[in-house]
Amino acid sequence: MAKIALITGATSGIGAACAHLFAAQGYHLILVARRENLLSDISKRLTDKYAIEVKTVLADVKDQEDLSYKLEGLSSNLKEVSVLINNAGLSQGLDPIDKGSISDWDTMIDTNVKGLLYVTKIVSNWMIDQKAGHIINIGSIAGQEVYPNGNVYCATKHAVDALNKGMRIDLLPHGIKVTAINPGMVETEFSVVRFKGDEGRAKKVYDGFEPLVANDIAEAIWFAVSRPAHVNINDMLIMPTAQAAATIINKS
Ligand code: NDP
Ligand code: 8X3
Repeated sequence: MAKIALITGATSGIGAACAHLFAAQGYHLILVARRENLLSDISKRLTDKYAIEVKTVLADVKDQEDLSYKLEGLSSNLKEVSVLINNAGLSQGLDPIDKGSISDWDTMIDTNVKGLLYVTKIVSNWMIDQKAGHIINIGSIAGQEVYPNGNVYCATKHAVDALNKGMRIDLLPHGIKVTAINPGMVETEFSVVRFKGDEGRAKKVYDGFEPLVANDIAEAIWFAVSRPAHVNINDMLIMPTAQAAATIINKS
């Protein structure tokens, strides 16, 4: 029977690239995000191209009650999830701590940390029932380093790093693998979202060097997932060749 992957934040960037790559590998998919039209588009494209089933779940990972209702309401065969990709996440703003917006902070903490936990609590229990599974947590270079004005976003990704380690310990007796994939700069909608729709400012982030693309990260995730049963990749830091550290970039 084909395996199932559940991907959060599947309508754009890294999550969408994972949906394509896992579909190409024959996985059935459960795709979670907030934009209904994009979920429908990606579902149609994948089911037209591959002999797989796609279940879309229109949900905001911040909304624990609704998320739980929708995920627990899935049919029991869909709960046999082999791979969970905790990818939904965002940055909001790039301000010094004294000028930061409390609403931006709440959104980042509620999405990147609490949302990831809400999804993990549900899906890890399904995996425990199967005594198998693989959880991929999308962290960041921002979870390894702190850069100017990155404060709260960096804190959320440091939290993902800690949770990744904690999950691996707690889920060890159940045979569940846990991996963090930590990218450097990837050109997706990420900077447009960080700068609240200012596409000009977002584009400048990637001017003068070649950033990663979403598929680079999807391929790294696939590498981790496709290792033999006795091998776990604990974490992987993947950077553009032109980026040596969070703020050290060789721009032309
Ligand atoms: P995108 O903005 O392109 O994609 C983010 C995805 O997350 C979208 O599909 C969005 O879908 C979804 N999402 C955001 N908030 C929620 C929510 N509350 N509930 C459900 N889905 C949500 O960014 P990336 O692909 O770049 O980001 C994916 C992950 O990678 C994030 O965790 C990010 O922090 C991390 N990352 C990104 C890097 C980069 O340079 N781009 C580098 C390192 C890590 P929708 O709006 O439809 O809900
Ligand atoms: C996203 C990468 O360096 O913009 O996590 O924080 S960075």
